[in-house]
Amino acid sequence: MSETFTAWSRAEWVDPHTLELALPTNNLRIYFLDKGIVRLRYVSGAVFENIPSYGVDPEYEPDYPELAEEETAYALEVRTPRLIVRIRRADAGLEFIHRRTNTVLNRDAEGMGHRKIEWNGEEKVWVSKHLPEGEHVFGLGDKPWALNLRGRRFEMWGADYYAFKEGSDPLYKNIPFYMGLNRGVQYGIFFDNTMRSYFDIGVANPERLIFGADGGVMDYYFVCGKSAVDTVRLYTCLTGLPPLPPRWALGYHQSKWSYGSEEVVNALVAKLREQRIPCDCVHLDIHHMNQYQDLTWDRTKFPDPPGMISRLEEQGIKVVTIVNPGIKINPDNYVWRSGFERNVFCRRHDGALLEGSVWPGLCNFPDYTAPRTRAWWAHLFKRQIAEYGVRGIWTDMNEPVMFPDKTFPDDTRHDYDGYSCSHLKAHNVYGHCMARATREGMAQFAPDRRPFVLSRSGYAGMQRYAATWTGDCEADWDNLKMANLQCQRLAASGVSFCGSDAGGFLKHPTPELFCRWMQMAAFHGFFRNHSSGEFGGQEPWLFGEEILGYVRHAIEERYRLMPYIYTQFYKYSTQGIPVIRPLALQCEENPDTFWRSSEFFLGDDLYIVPVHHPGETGRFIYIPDGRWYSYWTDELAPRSLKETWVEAPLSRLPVFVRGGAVIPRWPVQQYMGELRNPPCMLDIWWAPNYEHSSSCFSDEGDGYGYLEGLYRYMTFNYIGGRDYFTLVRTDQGHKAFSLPVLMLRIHCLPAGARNIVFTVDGQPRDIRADGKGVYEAEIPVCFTRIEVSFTRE
Ligand code: MIG
Repeated sequence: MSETFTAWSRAEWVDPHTLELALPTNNLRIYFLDKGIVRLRYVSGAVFENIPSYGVDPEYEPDYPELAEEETAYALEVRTPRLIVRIRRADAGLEFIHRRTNTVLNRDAEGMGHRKIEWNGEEKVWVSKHLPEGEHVFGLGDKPWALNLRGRRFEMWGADYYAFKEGSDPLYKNIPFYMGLNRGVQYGIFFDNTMRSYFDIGVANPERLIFGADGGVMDYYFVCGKSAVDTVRLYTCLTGLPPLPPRWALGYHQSKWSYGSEEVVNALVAKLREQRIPCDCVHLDIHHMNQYQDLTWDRTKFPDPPGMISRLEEQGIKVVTIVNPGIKINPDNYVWRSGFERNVFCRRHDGALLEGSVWPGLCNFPDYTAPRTRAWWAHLFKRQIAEYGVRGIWTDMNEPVMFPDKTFPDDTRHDYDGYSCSHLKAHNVYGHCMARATREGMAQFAPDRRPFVLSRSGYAGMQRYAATWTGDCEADWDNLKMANLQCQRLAASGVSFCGSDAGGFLKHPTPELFCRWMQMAAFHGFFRNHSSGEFGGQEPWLFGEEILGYVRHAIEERYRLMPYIYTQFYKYSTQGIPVIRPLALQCEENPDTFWRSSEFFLGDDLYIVPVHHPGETGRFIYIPDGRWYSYWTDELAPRSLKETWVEAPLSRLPVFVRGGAVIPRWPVQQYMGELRNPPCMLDIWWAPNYEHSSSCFSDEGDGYGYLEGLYRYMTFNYIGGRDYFTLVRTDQGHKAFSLPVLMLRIHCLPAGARNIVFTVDGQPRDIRADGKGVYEAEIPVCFTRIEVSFTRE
């Protein structure tokens, strides 16, 4: 037998969790950061420079795993408690194996590639992976494509794509994180490279997934959680837990390009209140500015911004204003002048200031990748935030955009946080850094409030800074479907605080389309009706009485569910658990779900079925494992893991609730905080032979008291049998922040249930049937244990 050939000349541990291998043309470092996170980094020289990442959260703390090493004839193996990383002797190709199931999750084909042309500086890095039959590929941020991305090639190069269509690429956001899903297989890969990058998912070769970039370093993270949703969670921890939004920002936002004067805004708000459309926020688009100059106001149209804003606040309306990166070259304007004096604007390779046209005319552009530019930018918000009371900033055009249809020239220079580079490397983080600086400004000038930033562009980890929306879509059925795909895909890419322009941005929706879009958007992370103004109004009352009623109902339901929705955001911001989830990720054990793309989960316990076709009043859906009831009628969903027909009248979307779940709800309010201490109602749906845990977080809804213990987190453990269930509540946090639970409503006890015995903390109590199959009881605020038993006929 011949000597085993080994592709590396040296393999050594440079610290207890970092293995370095010297390969013929480059060096590889493998960092074992967590039992489910391994970082792979190839460099062509000898030096591994520690350039800070814009994607990885600076506050991410690895949870270094126990490691075991083994050498076999085939490979060098390193084991974490979850994974085996195999480095093949023959070619140093990598294989990732799930330790418990011994399945290969992912493996290199040709592996790492690198090409460098010295004389013109061109450089390419890539990795070629096997793409096994049956593997589905999800993720990649905002791509407007079927959930399964297999069979296409996508790029990351943030672009303003007006009226994007199915397949338009690249789009606004740059989130180079994808997930592989196959029978018994789930994992994620985050390619942390900010140059123009691509993901060829079985195009050049149907059996390969190749990702790479036009330069930079091959640096990626292999992520594998306990489940597909847990993989998203781990990736989110790595790239940054999102801050908890202020509760009002989870309400309904009304926007248009543009509400052009104070009278128009006042009339809008009066109408919202008169029509009883709950709403927390109005957005002011570019026409509120003086000649489109950031942080100025058109004083003829908006004579008194602070007065207007405080009068709106009294009516429960917060104001969000837009900013763009382009700063009009205008020595009379403080923003431009101070930027010029502080030298914060981008320059070309020859030192000249970068100039380009956007809305205000010829502009200079801040280099948000420079810390001192970010500090300057943050400081500009003093007046808007501290003096005027603006509650949110909307950062648009930050891909970045220059007219017509362009971005900055490649030779534009950027600071890149001290590692100076050309636009080729900074392009994909430009909007990301703008969102960051904006958030810092808001935090600085309203230190007791949680900032709200809405950013169109961003890089992996953008959830640390901003909420986002999907951009300039059209009001048609295809775009409705895509908006749903994009929001689910973004949630699976770490960005759950995401919505679409409900109703469509361009063109005018039919009443039916508008209704279906609003109904769906009410269950997405971020809920805003926005449109481009040129095609007629898009406020809820412009589509007839019938539609108005349905749309109001959808918005009201979001407000009723606010304790539940807010809890999902709390879990997202403290643990990284995505707020909404594609069916396939939640039900990965059933490959039949991999093809389904419209149904999604909101938290663990609500299952939403949007309608994407005109005239559709029923549709086939998939009912997940467990016991599910219609959220509206309590009807038991047929038990099947296959397609099932459900009615879907125009009045509301099919929505299902999990048996065994506790859903906390509030009465409808016209805005968050309308009722000082809204009574909370707990609804519970019976399920036999089932255990489930649900929770409810509550606090002041804004500020940082919750970090100091001013919150309550209630956990409800449900155990259900044939003729009983118990609910045990355990609380964390401060008593004063308990939601005042006054009413318990029990749904869906079996039809023959008789002799119902209801006890709260051991004391028998009255319970009454409401005549529609629901049992209701008043309960003490601080109950800890509820027992319900009954006999069955
Ligand atoms: O060139 O500010 O996506 O939401 O209304 C268009 C005007 C600029 C694009 C945004 C859209 C916004 C619009 N903006």
